Amino acid sequence: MPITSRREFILTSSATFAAFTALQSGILAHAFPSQVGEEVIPWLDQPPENPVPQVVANQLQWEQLNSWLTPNEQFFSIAHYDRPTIDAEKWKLEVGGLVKKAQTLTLADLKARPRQEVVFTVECSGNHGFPWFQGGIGTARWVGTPLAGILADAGVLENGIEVVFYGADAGEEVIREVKMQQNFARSMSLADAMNPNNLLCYEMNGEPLPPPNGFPLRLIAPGWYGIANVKWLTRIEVRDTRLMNRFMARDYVTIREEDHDGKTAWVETSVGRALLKSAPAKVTRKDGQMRIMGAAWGAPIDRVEVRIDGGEWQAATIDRSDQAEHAWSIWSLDWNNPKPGEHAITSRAIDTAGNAQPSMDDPKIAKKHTYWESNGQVTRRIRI
Ligand SMILES: Nc1nc2c(c(=O)[nH]1)N[C@H]1C(S)=C(S)[C@@H](COP(=O)(O)O)O[C@H]1N2
Ligand SMILES: [Mo]
Repeated sequence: MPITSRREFILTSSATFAAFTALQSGILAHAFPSQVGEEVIPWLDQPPENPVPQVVANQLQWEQLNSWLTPNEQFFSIAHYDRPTIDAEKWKLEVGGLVKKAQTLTLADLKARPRQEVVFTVECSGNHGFPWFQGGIGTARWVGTPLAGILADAGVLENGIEVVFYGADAGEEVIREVKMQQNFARSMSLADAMNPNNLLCYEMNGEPLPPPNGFPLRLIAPGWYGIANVKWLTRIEVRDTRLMNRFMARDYVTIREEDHDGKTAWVETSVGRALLKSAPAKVTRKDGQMRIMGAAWGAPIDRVEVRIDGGEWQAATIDRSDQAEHAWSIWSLDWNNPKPGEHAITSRAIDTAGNAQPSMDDPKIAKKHTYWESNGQVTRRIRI
């Protein structure tokens, strides 16, 4: 993994920085008071090579985290089928199924509707589920029009309980020897879909949605794992039964052993809402002073604690200048006089309801048998 120094970062990304600061009036300056001469010390435990580069692309390199908002060209992307190229001129969004008035909307129609934005951290629920998968996360300012208004205009019928979002991307699925062509699809209950935060999104960090992130239109569902945020949208369909396709009911199913009054119950649940999590991002050194910096997300963050080499938990400082309900918080901790040699750095987030991010040996993680929803504490190794 190439490690870029702050100086190089400024040189190579000055255009992006200029665009950002112009738009967000200097937001970056608050969260990252990186100083001239600051050196990033690379982690020892670099992720191994990604075995599925077509599916998981452009992972976040944690040592390069230099801004609250992730620049579009550094944003990860996931594609389970193909990566469609869509001609926006010919593209239309269908809204149908159990509605009074089915709709066909162009991009211009959508842009003419009320404009709403949200800063939201999108994390793939598989992130940290494999050693090679640690960068399936990014934060952007997403702009679009509220989904609720579109559904209200279409008029959902009395028996409509489920809203299905279809992408343009497709592939073959086989169940019990039945072969079929399927488009990517995920659904939400009507109540969840009507959440006023949900956006039909066409803009990311002030630019049209980039092709890998769903051009021309995607769902942005703040508070949900990445999988719910369907890209390359073509159709929204209201139905009277729950969708049980691959991405609702076969893949993206978390299997856990739970303790039910002393008896083990194996429980299978569909991946849904984001979970409380944090991770160390990088260790920096300036004039001999070391600092650990990281991010925390997935729930309203009360505090973050850091432990070095299994020692006492120490309170990190959260940067409260860059905050949004559904975005990560950036934290830091000064690391005074580390001994030369190898060290392990672990972080844990505590939410405003008092829940702590589980340790790796907490039954919630240790008795989880699939890799999704890997929100256990992250430990990184470093040599000083
Ligand atoms: N149409 C479509 N939407 C999709 C996917 C996909 O494969 N096809 N992948 C999902 C998954 S698993 C994640 S984690 C997020 C990632 O969003 P990003 O690619 O913009 O980072 O997109 C989701 N939306
Ligand atoms: Mo994902």
